[in-house]
Amino acid sequence: MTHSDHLEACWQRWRERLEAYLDRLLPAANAPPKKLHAAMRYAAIGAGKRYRAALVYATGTSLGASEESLDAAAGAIELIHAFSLIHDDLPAMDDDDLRRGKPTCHKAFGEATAILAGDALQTIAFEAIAAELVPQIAPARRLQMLHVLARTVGSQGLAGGQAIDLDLVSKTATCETLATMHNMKTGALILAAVQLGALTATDDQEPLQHLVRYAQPLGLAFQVVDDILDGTSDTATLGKTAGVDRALGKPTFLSVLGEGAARQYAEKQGRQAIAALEAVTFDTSLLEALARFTLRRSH
Ligand code: GRG
Repeated sequence: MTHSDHLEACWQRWRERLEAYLDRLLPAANAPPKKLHAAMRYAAIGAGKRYRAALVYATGTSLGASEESLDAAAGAIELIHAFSLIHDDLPAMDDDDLRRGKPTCHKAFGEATAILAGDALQTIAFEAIAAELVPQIAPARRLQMLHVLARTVGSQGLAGGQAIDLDLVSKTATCETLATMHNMKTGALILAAVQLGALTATDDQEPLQHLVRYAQPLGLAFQVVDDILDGTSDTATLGKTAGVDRALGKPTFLSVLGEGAARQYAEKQGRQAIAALEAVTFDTSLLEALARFTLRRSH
């Protein structure tokens, strides 16, 4: 079995674990307030590649954690991701109608409910880390995980990256500006996935330092490929509206560099991520296969 086949088999299992975990974690759709709970489940369960969850499971299991112990961290990361997608699609942000192959949350449930669904998914992410993790994770490590997650979401992470993104509409940008913005937006959550996977597995801070050098270029590679796909693929393949960056007047790695140079830039980031794995002592074949997937993905 190749490393890529092994990753695919694991990923399928992780996806099933995660869906079942989120189904247990989120309030039932018929529990009041029903519309809010239905909107939360609509946006968070049953779709998406689960790329960030795969990073949590791949990192954690490579460091010796059980898959079960990683469910809370994987779930928390995917809930934050789902929350950020709901808000990103709102009329005041990207104003999009389609997400994960179906109407966006505000199209299906109305804007006010979508805002609240995003807010509530975010807090459940923190609750999962605070309360749901296997008891052997000591309180100090849980606090570190909560700290990582809080920093990731705030004004120096996702929210800040999104603010810079909105400011860039109709403007030109350099590759460095785009990299800074995406390190905060897309990169921060990808980094947090690796950090929470590692922190679930071990107290040892040493592998964490090397994993940061893996995750940072990986996040950038993911975003460069996202920009290329937005400009070159189609809505049916992506499950979200293709060409939105251009329609909204957003500078992207594709518009700044052109397709050939953008692809080369992504590949350089991918090579850097894989090179960072040379410094660690555990089996990194799953993480290396994930980096290769990041470059070849089609949606
Ligand atoms: C976080 C406080 C706070 C507010 C929200 C809206 C927002 C701030 C941030 C936007 C973040 C965002 C939507 C970044 C785009 C990241 C990205 C490339 C998403 C697509 O990820 P995929 O391809 O999607 O993994 P699936 O559907 O497969 O999960």
